[in-house]
Amino acid sequence: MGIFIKRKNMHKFSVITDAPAGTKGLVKELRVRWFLEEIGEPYEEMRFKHSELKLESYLKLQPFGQVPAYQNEDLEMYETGAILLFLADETGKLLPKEGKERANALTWLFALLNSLEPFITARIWLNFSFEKNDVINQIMSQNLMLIQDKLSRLEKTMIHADFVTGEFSIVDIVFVTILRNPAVMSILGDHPKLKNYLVKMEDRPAFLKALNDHSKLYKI
Ligand SMILES: N[C@@H](CCC(=O)N[C@@H](CS)C(=O)NCC(=O)O)C(=O)O
Repeated sequence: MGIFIKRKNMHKFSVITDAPAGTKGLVKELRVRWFLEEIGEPYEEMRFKHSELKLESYLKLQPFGQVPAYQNEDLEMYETGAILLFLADETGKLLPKEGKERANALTWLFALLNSLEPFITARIWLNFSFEKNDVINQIMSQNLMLIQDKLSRLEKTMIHADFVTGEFSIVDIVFVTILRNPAVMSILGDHPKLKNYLVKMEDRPAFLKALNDHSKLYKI
C-alpha cells in the first residue's frame, strides 16, 4: 500500500503591485501574511494593479475592490478580521479555543476593528483626500482628540502583559497593524506602554519576514 500524502490546501491572498510608496508596510494584506508566517504555512500572492481591483472579475472576490481577498481550494473570503478568525479556527492556532479566554479575545478583536480602527482610517482618508481648510482642520483636530482618547484608554486598561490576551494571538496582529498607522503619522502620543508593545511585536521574526516580503512589492 502506498503512502497517501494529503495535498496542502494552498492559501492565496490578493496584493497590490503598484500601491503608493507611502502605503508600504501599512496595507492590510500584511495581517494575513503575518498570520501565515507565524504558523509556518506557505502561501501565494494574487497580484493585482490598483486599477484591476475595480474590475468585475475582482469585485467577485472583494466587492469593495480592496485587498486582501483570500482564497484556498475550497473557499473565498474577504475582510481581514473574518479571514484571521477563520484561519485561526481552521488551523487551531493563535486564538484561544474556548471559554473566557476566547470570549476575551473575540471582544478585543471586534473592539479594535470596530471602535478604534475606523477613527484612524478616517484620519488617513482626510489626509489623503482633502485640501486643508478651516472645516477640514476642525474635523481633523476633533478626530485627533478621539484617537488620543482611545489610545489613552488602551494604555491604561489593556496593556498589562506582553500580549493583548494571555498569549500572542490574531488580536495582536490586528492591534499592531492598526497602531502602525498612528505611529507613521507621529500621533501615537504619550503612550509608553503602547509604544513599547509595538516595538516588541515588530521585532517578531514572522512579522519581519512578512514585512520584508510585502515590501518587495514596492520599487523603493
Ligand atoms: N476592512 C477591510 C479593509 C481593506 C482595505 O482597506 N484595503 C485597502 C488597503 S489597506 C485597499 O485595498 N485600498 C485600495 C482601495 O480602496 O482602492 C479589511 O480589513 O479587509
